[in-house]
Amino acid sequence: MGFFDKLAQSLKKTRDSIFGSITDAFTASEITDEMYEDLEEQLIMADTGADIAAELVDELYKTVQSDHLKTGGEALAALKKIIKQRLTADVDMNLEGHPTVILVIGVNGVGKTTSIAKLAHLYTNAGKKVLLAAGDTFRAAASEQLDVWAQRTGVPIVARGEGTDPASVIFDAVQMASSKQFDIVICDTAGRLHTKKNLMEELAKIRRVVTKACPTAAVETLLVLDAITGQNAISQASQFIDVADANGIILTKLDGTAKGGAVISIKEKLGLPVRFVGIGEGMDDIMEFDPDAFSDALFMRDL
Ligand SMILES: Nc1nc2c(ncn2[C@@H]2O[C@H](COP(=O)(O)OP(=O)(O)OP(=O)(O)O)[C@@H](O)[C@H]2O)c(=O)[nH]1
Ligand SMILES: [Mg+2]
Repeated sequence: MGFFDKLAQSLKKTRDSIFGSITDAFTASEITDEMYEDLEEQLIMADTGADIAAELVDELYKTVQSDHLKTGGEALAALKKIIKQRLTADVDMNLEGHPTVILVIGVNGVGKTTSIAKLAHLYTNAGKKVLLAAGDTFRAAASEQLDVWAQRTGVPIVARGEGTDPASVIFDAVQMASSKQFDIVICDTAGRLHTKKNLMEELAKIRRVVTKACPTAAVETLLVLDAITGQNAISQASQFIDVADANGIILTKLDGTAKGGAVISIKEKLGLPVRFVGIGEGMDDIMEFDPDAFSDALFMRDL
């Protein structure tokens, strides 16, 4: 299956329940006031958040007026364009660090470890020299889980015993990456609630230690959010962003939800771009986020 088909497949639930009917409504008729009202309601149901839904509809209304759009088809194309603009990141990820360190953080069970394995696979296939760091030392099983993935992807891993200070594991990994010319170090961390102060401070420490271990390292801190929890995930994210200086989002489990509309509000609400989407449990089931493909897939017509 090609890139677009896989993405489109993963958004099927979102499309079936919501965006498909928006597409149908717009392609069926002329532009009416009722259409705007329906659109706002549907967007809220797709979990874009009420404020963003209202903004989108308002922006669409203005575009329809100023560009003298007549048909539903034209309005739909304008809506897609508005959504694409909102989703486009201002800057790309920095993968040119020596090395680039990707810290992966988030609450329990959102898909951090799985996403790390997928990223290791993705970057290895892209010709990068990748190292994994088992920074979840909270549970013995966590290192083992990452180790299984490391073996499957053929990527080396730095792991220490349960209870080791996670910052020291990550320090060692970054130093090793720097001395052995690895391109990318991807660091796992234990799941934690944003309300647990000491665990959140641990993240801040991990972040500091990376720069100490290697001042030339570029750091990309990716916060993992579970699409199934939609707007709730967004509301708990801000503490992570403040404490750990997160600068991008991995949105997982897009395949398991009808709330794919949440993606539309992430950049606006959190000020961070979505960098990757998780679309299944397998090693290949991650995609670099592509705003064009995403909005095309949201509004495509299923046969
Ligand atoms: N359908 C689907 N399942 C996913 C995706 N990403 C992760 N999962 C599943 O989510 C579950 C939790 O994944 P983990 O990677 O262990 O999550 P974690 O954040 O590391 O969990 P903790 O370390 O316990 O905090 C697993 O069963 C994964 O297979 C995805 O994109 N789609
Ligand atoms: Mg984990």
